[in-house]
Amino acid sequence: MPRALITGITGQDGMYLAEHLLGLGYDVSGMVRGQDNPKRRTVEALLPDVRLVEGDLLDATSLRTTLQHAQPDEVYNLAAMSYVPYSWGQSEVTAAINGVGVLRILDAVRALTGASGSRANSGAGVRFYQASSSEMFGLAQETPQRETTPFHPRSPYGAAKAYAHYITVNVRESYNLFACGGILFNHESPRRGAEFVTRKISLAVARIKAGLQDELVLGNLDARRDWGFAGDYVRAMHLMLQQDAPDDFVIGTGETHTVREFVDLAFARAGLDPERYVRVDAEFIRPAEVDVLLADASKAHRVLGWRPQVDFAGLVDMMVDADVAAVARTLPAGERPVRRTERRTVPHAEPEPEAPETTQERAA
Ligand code: NAP
Ligand code: F7E
Repeated sequence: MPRALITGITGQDGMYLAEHLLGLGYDVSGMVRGQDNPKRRTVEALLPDVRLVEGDLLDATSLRTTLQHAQPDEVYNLAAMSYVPYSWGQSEVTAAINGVGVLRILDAVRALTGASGSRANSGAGVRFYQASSSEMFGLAQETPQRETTPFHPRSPYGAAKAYAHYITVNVRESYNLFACGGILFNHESPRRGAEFVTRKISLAVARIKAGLQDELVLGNLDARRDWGFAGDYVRAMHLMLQQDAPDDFVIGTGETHTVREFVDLAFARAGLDPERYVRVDAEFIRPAEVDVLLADASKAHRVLGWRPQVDFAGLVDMMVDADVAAVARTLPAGERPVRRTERRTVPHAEPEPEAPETTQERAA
């Protein structure tokens, strides 16, 4: 039974990847940080077969211990501070986790495998996946973006991810470690954090429909993103580590849409008119924006045989339907609170973890 270690197990991708790997017969360990991390219970409920181990990308000793316990054949490094706006306010911690943290875990992998710097004494035996990001393209030098497109990050988040990507490539080239950078474009799901724009919209639509919210305040509605479904993207992560040689791959749908298009489809799904509810406020405009992202994933199609199965409209419908159902579950039977005092008592929470479903079931 192959063994995998996933860092960032409490995140959106960590949970989808764990489900995928368990389905393939893997023994899966997941790294959790922090004392009494509340998301630990979510993972325990959803994925009882995952062995949880404690560690933090900020702490080299914990990473070595985690790897010793997990003894993985494959390491998927998904842990990161992943919310881009936060990275301007806390740029040092972003660099420490998303940048140097990746160096730390690569060092720990090398320590585990005995890779010491000599090619003869290589790190063969552990395969490493780094969660690189389309944010590295930032002010895109060409459209669509592919593996060879130069990076021009527009945020401390993007800059830290670019360092992490380059150090992953460098360790591969220096020590012969099987290390891959998956350059993934935005991917979403009903498990997406509520601070990201797609989930902010789908949750607001559900709450407006239930009479719990009366407006949605957003930033730049003209930003364009290549949005896919997270369940599709974790398949690509696994495929990258099954190849004969390590390499980097762009993963995206090859379609780009504005935030406004996402808003329009989401409100339409619930039979609501966005004009009545959506307001733009400078609070959500970023110091530097990534205006347009569009993936050229032809290398992944050709080499990995990977294709996404959920399209843009399917993704919007999936997220709105899940939030409408989840918000409905929070309401007392037969009752729809409408008074402001009652609004505050209803949790603005993520839906309960959903039962694992296959991509095909979701797409249907
Ligand atoms: P997410 O939901 O925000 O999950 C991030 C995970 O990282 C959480 O489990 C979090 O744990 C963990 N984490 C944060 N700081 C840590 C630290 N110091 N040590 C250990 N764990 C830490 O992110 P996601 O959407 O699943 O994304 C997964 C990865 O792909 C991230 O690296 C992200 O930057 C990258 N990425 C995401 C996308 C996308 O569109 N989703 C696209 C490209 C790349 P806590 O529960 O403790 O907070
Ligand atoms: O913003 C615009 C915002 O925060 C998307 C992360 O997973 O993908 C994600 O980063 C767009 C931006 O994601 C609001 O200005 C408008 O143009 O959902 P987001 P992101 O910044 O693209 C990349 C690939 C990652 O690697 C990251 O980890 O939407 N936007 N109004 C807004 N964004 C937010 N969050 N909130 C708004 O109100």
